[in-house]
Amino acid sequence: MDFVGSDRVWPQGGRSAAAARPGPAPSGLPTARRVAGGPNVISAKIVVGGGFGAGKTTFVGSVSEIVPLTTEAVLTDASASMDDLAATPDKSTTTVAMDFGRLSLDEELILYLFGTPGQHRFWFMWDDLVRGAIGAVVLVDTRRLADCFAAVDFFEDRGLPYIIGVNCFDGVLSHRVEDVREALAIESAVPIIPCDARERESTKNTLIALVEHAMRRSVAARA
Ligand SMILES: Nc1nc2c(ncn2[C@@H]2O[C@H](COP(=O)(O)OP(=O)(O)OP(=O)(O)O)[C@@H](O)[C@H]2O)c(=O)[nH]1
Ligand SMILES: [Mg+2]
Repeated sequence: MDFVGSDRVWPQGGRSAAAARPGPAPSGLPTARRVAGGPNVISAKIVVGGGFGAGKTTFVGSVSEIVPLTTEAVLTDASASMDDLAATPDKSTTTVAMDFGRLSLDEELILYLFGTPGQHRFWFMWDDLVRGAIGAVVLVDTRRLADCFAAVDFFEDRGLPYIIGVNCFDGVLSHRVEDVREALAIESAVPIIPCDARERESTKNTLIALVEHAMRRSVAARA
């Protein structure tokens, strides 16, 4: 993904460093489970979080090898004062519970993908959705960077390994990865992956980066 952006500083500033305190490292990947289908087949749960309209449902849908389960509700005039559609004028629905999809990374590893709702009024569901997950992708739209701060805080507070997926809405990376890292106040070990949520290969590579990151965290925690 080529960088074509500017050195623009986000008007809303970055995430507060105080909020970036790392959570406790996970003790391993206890929630990756062996499943029927062969003695070496394991499954793992992945959560896809982020702000309203960052592309979570699109991300799960583009990579899922089954027809994804979605829980979309039509956006009506009643939500116009709360839901900012300026950056995504074609958006007509929003997730009210979760997205669900499945991806076989290879013959031995199946990922179950759970997309979260983005709107704050549905955030009470996040605690249930992350239970048993090995890690999370936080999808970021750099035009509305601050919308992802709460998701980053959420995963850090729970000590769940996460990576940042910068969803390149116009097919281009409009801010440098290091600028995104600084604005989000996240440690250098957390991968930031430019991606296109509409593209299967891009989404798959982002998920591979998360699995590798979660495994590194697991090994480090056990050392
Ligand atoms: N151009 C472009 N549009 C995208 C991309 N990803 C998502 N969209 C569009 O952006 C809008 C929002 O995408 P969703 O996948 O519904 O976003 P979401 O994060 O699931 O939204 P909520 O569940 O409401 O928080 C939709 O109209 C998508 O078609 C992208 O990578 N590029
Ligand atoms: Mg959604």
